[in-house]
Amino acid sequence: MQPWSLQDFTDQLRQVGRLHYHDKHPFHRLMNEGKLNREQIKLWVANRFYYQKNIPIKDALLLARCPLRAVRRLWVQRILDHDGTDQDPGGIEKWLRLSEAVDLSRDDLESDRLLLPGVRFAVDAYVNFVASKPWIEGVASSLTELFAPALMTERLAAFEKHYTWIDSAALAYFRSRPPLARRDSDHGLALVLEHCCTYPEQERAVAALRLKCDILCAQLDAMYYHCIADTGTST
Ligand code: AHQ
Repeated sequence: MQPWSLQDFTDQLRQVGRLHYHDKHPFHRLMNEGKLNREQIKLWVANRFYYQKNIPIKDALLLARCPLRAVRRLWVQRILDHDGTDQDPGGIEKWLRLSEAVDLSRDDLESDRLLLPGVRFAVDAYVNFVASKPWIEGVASSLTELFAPALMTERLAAFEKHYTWIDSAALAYFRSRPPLARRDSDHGLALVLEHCCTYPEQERAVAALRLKCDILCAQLDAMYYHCIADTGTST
């Protein structure tokens, strides 16, 4: 089978997001329509933290599997964006500050005491995927961030409009993330287009992105079942 052209390959990757990205998940729809109550928002903040704190672990595992110095020297920034530096507290710290603004303690998040099994299994599957697959498939799985800026912008507007009980300063993560997501997904897309040359390599990259979409949706499935479907309440 002949490989896709660069344009067709890019279209195939973007089609995965159009069909399967978690921006369309019922939990996000309720959230962005302002229909979640405080307990449901708190559960989401606590469970999303497990995803956030595992991102630098995932990125360090990808670095360890990547033999190309030019790739590593750019990819390493992703770890610093989350773990922070002397100049910037980082995404994980911003998420902990969000937890305090929704009346959770930092230890509620760090202890995983509110973590749902389905969220744990989905996030661990992401980390284990990157730990066990060729580095370029790990890069492909991160391309969900091609679709993240629009979702985060919608989310930020929804929080500022509907969830005014949360201090607006605590939404700093959602303000800071979109430009980093664009930078990272531009880099990731360029790497995937450059290093996935054969049709089987291209297919595996598309499959990795589809798997990651399922991983993001599985987390929301668990939250939706636990705090909406199982209780029959959504406001
Ligand atoms: O806040 C998010 C983040 O730091 C990352 C890293 C990236 C990756 O390496 O897989 N994916 C990602 C995402 C973040 N936020 C999610 C959201 O809905 O707020 C979206 C998610 C992604 O699109 O993969």
